[in-house]
Amino acid sequence: MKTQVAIIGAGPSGLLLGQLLAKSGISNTVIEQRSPDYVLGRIRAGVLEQTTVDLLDTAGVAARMHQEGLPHDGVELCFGGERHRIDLLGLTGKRVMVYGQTEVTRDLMAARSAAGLSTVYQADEVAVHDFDSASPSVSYLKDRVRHTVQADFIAGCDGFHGICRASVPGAAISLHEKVYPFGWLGVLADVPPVSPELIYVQHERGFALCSQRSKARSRYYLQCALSDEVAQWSDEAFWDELKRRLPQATAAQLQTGPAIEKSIAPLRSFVAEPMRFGSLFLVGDAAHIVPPTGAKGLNLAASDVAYLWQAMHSYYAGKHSEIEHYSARALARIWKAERFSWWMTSLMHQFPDAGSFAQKMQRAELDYLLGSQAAMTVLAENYVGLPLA
Ligand code: RFL
Ligand code: PHB
Repeated sequence: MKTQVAIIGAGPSGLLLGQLLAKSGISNTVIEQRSPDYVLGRIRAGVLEQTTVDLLDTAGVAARMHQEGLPHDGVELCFGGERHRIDLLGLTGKRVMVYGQTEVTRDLMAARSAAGLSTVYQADEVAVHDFDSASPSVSYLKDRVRHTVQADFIAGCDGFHGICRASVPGAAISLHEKVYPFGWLGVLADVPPVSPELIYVQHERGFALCSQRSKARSRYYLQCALSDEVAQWSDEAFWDELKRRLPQATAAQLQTGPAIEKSIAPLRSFVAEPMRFGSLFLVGDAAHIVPPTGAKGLNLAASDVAYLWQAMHSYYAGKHSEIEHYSARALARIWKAERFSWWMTSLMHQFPDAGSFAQKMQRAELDYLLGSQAAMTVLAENYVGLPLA
């Protein structure tokens, strides 16, 4: 089989890239190792920047998001038992959209199948070949039959644990990583959110986050130990601990219910440089990870997709130079989002080895932030998303 772009991975990066390329008349095949239900079962991001919303509009997959998504004009930080609002709209003129990654993926899957675009799910032994040449290919096993796809380009949209980055010779790639000494325990529950806007909570027992998926579905997170296991956390233990980390008046308003999903995610900052190796391009989590505190992971994946789509569109229109700039352009935005996510994480979490000085610095930074319009604007302009340069 032959296609212009072979896309590995049917997460948001792969599906969005495929949709935009198809809009530009560029043929593509998506090859995914899991089933659609498995992909949709992963509960992840919930906050979309305006640039991501715009890109979903351009891709023609935003109708349901505009109907069901919740535009948010502000976000709250809570510390010392008090909630403080950051007026995102007032400070930046921009808002964010609360709409789950699961729904974004579902909309992209529906659009892909409505357009009849080629997608292979449950592909085994996916491998990339000859990407240092002008005729790369991808091979995979489906129902025990081996297939090969010849392509002009391969887009590695296969997430942090995928095979694309791992296929690059070690000498050609630099890896930069920071692993945090805690994780996030997340619970999804069909209860109304405790507050109309998200609340990021700094507390001596550990960070907590009150997020949401709709007016009837909430998503909550607790900072937990890396050694914790989901089975240790009954629903009751989760809600009790969340209440302890919220101000009393907020805890009193919290509606609890059975968890419909519960999982633990480790926190990591990671960047692989460069993001292009001949005909192979890394996109999204395949190239970089941020801790979720700044809500940047999915949004960075979307900005990579925007840059790569523009570069490939130009390439097939006869302008070959933009492809050369993909990696540098994407990385410039990625490092800024890495900085913001690392800073938000450092500001809001309890670090097991922090002495009293580090704790005082954290508190002073929060005090300063909420007393300074300039500092709040810095937070707000990063949270709503830096422009696509
Ligand atoms: P994904 O979503 O991991 O998709 C990769 C796909 O590739 C497939 N795959 C393979 N396919 C073929 N062959 C192979 N060998 C393959 N290996 C893997 C996988 O099955 C999968 O389907 O990467 P992508 O598309 O780059 O998307 C990235 C986002 O998923 C990620 O950045 C966000 O979820 C991060 N994130 C958040 N981002 C935000 O922007 N806002 C948020 O509020 C936010 N919250 C979060 C998050 C991530 C979290 N976790 C669990 C890490 C909250 C959490 C808890
Ligand atoms: C979420 O709703 O899953 C979510 C929201 C904001 C974050 C991280 C996760 O910073």
